[in-house]
Amino acid sequence: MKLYYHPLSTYSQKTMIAFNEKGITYEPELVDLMTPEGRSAYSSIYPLCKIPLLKPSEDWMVPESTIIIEYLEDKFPETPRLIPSDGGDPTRQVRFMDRMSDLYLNDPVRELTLQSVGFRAPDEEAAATARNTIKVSYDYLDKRLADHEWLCGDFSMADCAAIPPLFYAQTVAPFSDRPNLQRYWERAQQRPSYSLVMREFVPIWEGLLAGPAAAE
Ligand SMILES: N[C@@H](CCC(=O)N[C@@H](CS)C(=O)NCC(=O)O)C(=O)O
Repeated sequence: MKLYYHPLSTYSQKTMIAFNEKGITYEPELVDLMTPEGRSAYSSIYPLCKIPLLKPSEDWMVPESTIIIEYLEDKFPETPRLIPSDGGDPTRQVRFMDRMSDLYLNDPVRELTLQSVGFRAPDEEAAATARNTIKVSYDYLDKRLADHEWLCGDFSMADCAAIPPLFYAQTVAPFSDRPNLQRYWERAQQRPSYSLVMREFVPIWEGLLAGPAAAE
């Protein structure tokens, strides 16, 4: 099984946490979306040019981080579950927290991060919208995490989705004044499935921030 990904991509990290939680191995395929050549090569595999993408076999693709995790749940039923199997309220809760983390935490944090490192042109209106959305998400998460170790009981797909953007959020939308969210982030970094992911991407991120001069 090939996973097309990039270590800095939060949506890739979401699926990598899931693979690690389940102890499922995959063949990593690094995708370079930063250069025209890399983008063009990848567009011939997946024209929407989004990562992650799972290819269980040459003629079969599973796009979208949530669907990749659902695929793993379905095909590897003996591994630890990340989505409750009952199909009732607990399942819907995980799905909601997954959607919320993607749309109202990850995406606005990405907007601010891309602007802050100059990969996206400054856009004060988009930044203000992103900050407002993040504030609403922080209010909700901090309240929820007052009596939850993980977002929905046991560690779940919701945590796979919520944890990666928090790394970048530390800089662009600090949350140290949200004690429950801060403690959740500290727990997340101790979770082996995420610390393994961090081990790969943090040095790359730090190198990118230091710029080419740091390599001289
Ligand atoms: N809804 C998608 C979002 C995937 C996504 O936006 N990935 C980013 C990287 S984190 C990407 O491919 N960006 C490249 C681009 O938009 O051109 C998912 O859950 O997999």
